[in-house]
Amino acid sequence: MTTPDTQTPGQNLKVNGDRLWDSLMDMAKIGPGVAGGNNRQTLTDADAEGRALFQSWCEAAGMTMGLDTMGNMFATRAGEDPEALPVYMGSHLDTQPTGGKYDGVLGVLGGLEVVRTMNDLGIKTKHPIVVTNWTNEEGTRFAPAMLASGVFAGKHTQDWAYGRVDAEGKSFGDELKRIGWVGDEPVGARKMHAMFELHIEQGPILEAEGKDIGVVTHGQGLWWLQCTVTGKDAHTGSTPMNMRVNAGLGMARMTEAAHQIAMAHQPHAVGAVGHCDVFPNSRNVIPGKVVFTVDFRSPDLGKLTSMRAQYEAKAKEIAADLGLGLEIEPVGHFDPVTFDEGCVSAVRAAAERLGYSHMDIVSGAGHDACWINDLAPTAMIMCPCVDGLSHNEAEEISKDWAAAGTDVMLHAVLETAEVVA
Ligand code: HGY
Ligand code: MN
Ligand code: MN
Repeated sequence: MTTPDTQTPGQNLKVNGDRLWDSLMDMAKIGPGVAGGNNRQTLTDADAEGRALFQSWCEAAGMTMGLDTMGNMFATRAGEDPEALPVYMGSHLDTQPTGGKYDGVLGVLGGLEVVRTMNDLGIKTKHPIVVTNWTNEEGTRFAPAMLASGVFAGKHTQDWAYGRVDAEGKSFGDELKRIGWVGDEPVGARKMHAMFELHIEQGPILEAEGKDIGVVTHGQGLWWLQCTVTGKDAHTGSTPMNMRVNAGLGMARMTEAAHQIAMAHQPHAVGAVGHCDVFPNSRNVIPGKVVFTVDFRSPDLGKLTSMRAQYEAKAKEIAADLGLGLEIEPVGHFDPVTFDEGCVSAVRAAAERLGYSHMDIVSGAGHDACWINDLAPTAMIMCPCVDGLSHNEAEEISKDWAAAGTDVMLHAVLETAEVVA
């Protein structure tokens, strides 16, 4: 397998870090948050605007665009062998409501920068190269996370995905049509030679260890358990304590139980409640209904399974003690992931070749790569983020970290796509 002249010291190819940073900052202007980050939630007008900007950049880089029935975007740079399966790079442009400028975006625009650099250097590869924007990675507006890559990988049906609704009752399918980003490509029809995803770590390890690059060997597994607790609306002032059927109290005890169960499964286990809707949500009404989601994760399948089982038993006990109704609906799940050794080695070798400090790491967050890994050889590259902060508008990375991660993806992709000139 030939590679560019990257073996000669000092001849290592690098991307244009300033151009990458400018693109990140230009994308960040779309769907601005209120504190310097982004609120570019999936299938909103801001998402549509970001998609259009990304498409314009890809077309300017000479790429041809594809769009599937889940709105997944595919920008292709032709290879010398049109029969060869493409090497993909991809992540997501949608953000959390109080998201940062880099979560997902770095992986999509890093892929574009790889292509821009290949164009600058006139590099030709045997395999085509594709840069992907996966729809609704975050799962914040329409649960679960990684929804469109999940349909692509056959984990969910498209009908089920189209029927997912947001807090206002709007469906995924209607909103995708409304913003005009329904493609005609059948989702999942594409075959891949390999996929690489560049992503910020979203945790504190790389920065604390002083490493430029995370070589992601595994990803945590996840359960999202949506709990609906029902009690009885009543006056907070005149209802005696022994007559209350307080769904809010039930949620509080179940939230504490989720925390304690995660703590009891240390190390390498996490649990929290991030989403909660209280009804009627009035200061002087005892909540008659609460809907909330427990998020459990671990790289250890046994721990992940045990946390879910222990939580469900404890939640039922709490509901019985308080005379509450309880429904638990799993709305998101994937098992722990082991990424492809060949692709992981290409990432590690690239970091070595480029002289970047690096360490193996397990991804704490879920990513589209976790699903695609079931279809084709897949690996991830991570860069540090300041204070390990993410899913927060203060999310920050350095220009050097962004460039280093993209350099590594450039080399890993060129090695995998086989440079022919
Ligand atoms: O939830 C996750 O891990 C990802 O940020 N969607
Ligand atoms: Mn992400
Ligand atoms: Mn995220």
